[in-house]
Amino acid sequence: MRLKASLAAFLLCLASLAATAQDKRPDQLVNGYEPKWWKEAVVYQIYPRSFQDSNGDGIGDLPGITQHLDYLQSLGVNVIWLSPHFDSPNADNGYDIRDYRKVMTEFGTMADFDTLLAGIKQRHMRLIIDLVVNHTSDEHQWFVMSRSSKTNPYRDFYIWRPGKVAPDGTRLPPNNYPSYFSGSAWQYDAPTKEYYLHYFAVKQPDLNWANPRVREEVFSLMRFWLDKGVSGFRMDVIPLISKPTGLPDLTPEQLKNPSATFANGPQLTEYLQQMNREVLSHYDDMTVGEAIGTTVAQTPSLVDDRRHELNMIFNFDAVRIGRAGGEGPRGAWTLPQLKAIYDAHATLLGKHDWDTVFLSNHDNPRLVSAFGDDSAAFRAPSAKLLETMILTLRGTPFLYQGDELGMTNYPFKSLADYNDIAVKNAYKARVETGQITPDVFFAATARISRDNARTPMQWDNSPEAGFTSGTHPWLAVNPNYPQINAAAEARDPDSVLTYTRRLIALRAHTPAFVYGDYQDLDPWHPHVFAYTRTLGPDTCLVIENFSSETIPYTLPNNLKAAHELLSNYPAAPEENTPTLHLQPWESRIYKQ
Ligand code: TEU
Ligand code: CA
Repeated sequence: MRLKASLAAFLLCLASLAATAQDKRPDQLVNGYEPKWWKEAVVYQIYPRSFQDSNGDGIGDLPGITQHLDYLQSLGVNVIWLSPHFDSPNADNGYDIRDYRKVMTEFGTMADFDTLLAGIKQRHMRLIIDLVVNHTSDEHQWFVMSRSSKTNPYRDFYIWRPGKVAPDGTRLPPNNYPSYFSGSAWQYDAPTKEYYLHYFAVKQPDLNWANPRVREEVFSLMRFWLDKGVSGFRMDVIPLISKPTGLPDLTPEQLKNPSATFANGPQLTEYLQQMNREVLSHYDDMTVGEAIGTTVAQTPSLVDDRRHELNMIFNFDAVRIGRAGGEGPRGAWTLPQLKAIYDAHATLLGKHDWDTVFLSNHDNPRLVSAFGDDSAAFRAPSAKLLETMILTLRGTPFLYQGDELGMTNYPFKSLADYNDIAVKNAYKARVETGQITPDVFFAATARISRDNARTPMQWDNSPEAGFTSGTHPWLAVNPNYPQINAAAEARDPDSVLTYTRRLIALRAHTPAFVYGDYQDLDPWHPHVFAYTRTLGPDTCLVIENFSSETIPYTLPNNLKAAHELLSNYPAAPEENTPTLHLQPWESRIYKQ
């Protein structure tokens, strides 16, 4: 009896030891967070087509990126996210992949990729790549076989359904799903007289994740790149991979926001946990999901570290308000709206979750044009203020190429100025059908088009901004490149580039900006964003004037601004005072 009891106690003790080995001890945590390299990282997104052309054909390429690794290192970023570099017919600029194990011919060879990766590692940086596996190109071998016959072994790699027939005999798609790129999400395919599902372009058929062979293929290509030495993935539209059960029609209410129904389907958890178990958990990697259709409240269901799915996601609430229509060049958003989004993140994401901070990418207008003031007088200070915010809020910051220069939206005039399939399809669907006038269409499109972010990087003031030695860049260079370019800004102590370098350097030795708690001091102030980041005894205070006016601002709660660490204006610091005289778009960081 005694022996039995002590055996039980011994086993219990073993079990609890095992439990503590798995769970981190409090002294291994920083402010309750488990420390990770990707929580401390500053990520820089490269859109390879637009970064640097090395051979004069007008298309950016991998050797072009390798040429600029010293630039990236001196900026201080330590993770590079490369938008798709895989073999592709470019219906959607590489987000339509034909061969996951081959480099896009225009971008170079696998040897060029290996050289790029080696150069990144040599500089103690890491590379993450874009995993686009909700869909492939229709030119992918799997789809070529899938569409060839109903009995082909690859038939089930995609989502095929018979159509419906209208009372008058016309053929109709299987349901009313719309495509993100206009029209129906279903395409009739003559050889087998069935429809395939494509949430995006007709040339981007959706993979059928319910088929375990599809998942095995995806896991295998992930291992291929991880074994080469990449450090993880940005996962394109990942919440869309599990489709709604039975694919019923969307209700009129659901049609107002189809993403909410398309995203986070019934098997998403199962697929991501399998991916984590079979692939991700075997590497020291990071993952960030592009979480289209996912609310902040739903975020922990993808990133809570006890679930073993993804590390972080992109939530688009903040980006979305920058796209909303309204009078004036910057749309209709207000600062209290923007603050409320970050405040909701702080409330809803706990110590087991991790957040991202970003306001731009290759799908959105330029940072300074959407959220700052890109007029000549305020472009530089507002671009610096926005970088300040992104690099000091809670979460891993993601910077998009060219925003560190304060690059702006492009002055688009006509359809011929655009490249994006989303614009071309929308023009056909809305203007050519007479739904809206060209003027209305172009006014909205110029402000929010994805092509704003895709114009070539502005390296110097030579022709084509030094992007290409040829005369035909694939998308026109912004005519403001003689004023806004990396070479000029590198020489200028007051440039956006010089400021961003200093800011990233400050962040690198300020752990409060990584693991510190966040508090919004004044959520309702219409023009000033004031917040603290606190880690143990260290508090940093950040003050940002989101307006083109001078504002006297008194800190709430009897607070005083103590010691100034950085400001985007050259004036003498105001210290140990509750009242600050903020210049237009001024941002300041204080140590309290
Ligand atoms: O984007 C997902 C997405 O739905 C949007 O950003 C979309 O591109 C936009 O609303 C349309 O105007 C991802 C990629 O980031 C994007 O570049 C791709 O086109 C898309 O998936 C398909 O792969
Ligand atoms: Ca090239």
